[in-house]
Amino acid sequence: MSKIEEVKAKVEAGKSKLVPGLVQEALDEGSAPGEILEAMVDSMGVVGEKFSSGEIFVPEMLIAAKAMSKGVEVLKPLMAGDGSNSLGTCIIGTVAGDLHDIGKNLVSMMIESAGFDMVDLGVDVPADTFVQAVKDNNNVKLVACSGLLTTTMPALKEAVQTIKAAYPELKVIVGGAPVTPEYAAEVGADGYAPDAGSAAVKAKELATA
Ligand code: B12
Repeated sequence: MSKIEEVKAKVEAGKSKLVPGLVQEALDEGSAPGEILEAMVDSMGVVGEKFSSGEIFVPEMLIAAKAMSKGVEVLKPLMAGDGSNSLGTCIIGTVAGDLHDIGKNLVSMMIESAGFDMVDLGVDVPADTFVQAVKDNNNVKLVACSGLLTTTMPALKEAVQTIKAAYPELKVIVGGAPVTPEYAAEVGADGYAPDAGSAAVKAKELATA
């Protein structure tokens, strides 16, 4: 089994203590950080399928998520920006009722590497908290809202509409597995991206438009 395959297997199995070391070994063997990240994202897909089919339950999903986060910590310094941020501040959070943060964290990491200063509000963020954060921070150019559950799509809509009502000119980008470009447009967001890499490209485009 290649190191990357081992990383994938151990993330799926939720081996938080082993994953960071294996990620480092994969890097030492010459694997690119993006390639290792992609393998871990695939693991979460497998975990999701096993959850859907009743093979595993919430606790197993949670420990797999923790293992992935530990692996991402090793990759983060290699993927983050060089500190010469100049595009302004981006507020990011997962919307109310939703506790998923792996995707949001990856998006945050990539938008940061595109040149933004990030303010991460965490998970389960009410619409008003996004607005307050815009007020409390300087030079906010973008708000990024993540939503992973079909049941929290109304909260995503509320977040976008509350932010837009308070700051009509401010750009808002949305994403998460159930979000489509059509839904993003329907709720009044300025942008949508399907993954962290394209989120960074879109963020830059919106802030410099
Ligand atoms: C890990 C996990 C959990 C963990 C989360 C831990 C954590 N710290 O995040 C825990 C155990 C807490 C959890 C709980 C639940 N979960 Co869950 N979970 C998952 C799982 C397996 C992986 C999610 C993940 O991290 N994926 C990997 C990341 C990298 O991908 P991503 O999040 O999609 O993010 C990418 C893109 O979407 C995009 N993106 C994300 N955010 C943003 C934001 C912006 C602005 C942009 C531009 C792009 C963007 O870029 C990201 C990076 O490329 C998914 C299955 C899956 N296939 O996604 C189920 C899944 C999302 N969960 C599901 C469910 C049902 C639940 C629960 C309701 C289960 C329950 N019965 O309690 C609870 C809900 C808890 C809550 N209130 O939030 C369902 C959702 C079904 C639906 N359509 O609504 C899924 C799809 C599983 C399934 N197949 O049924 N879960």
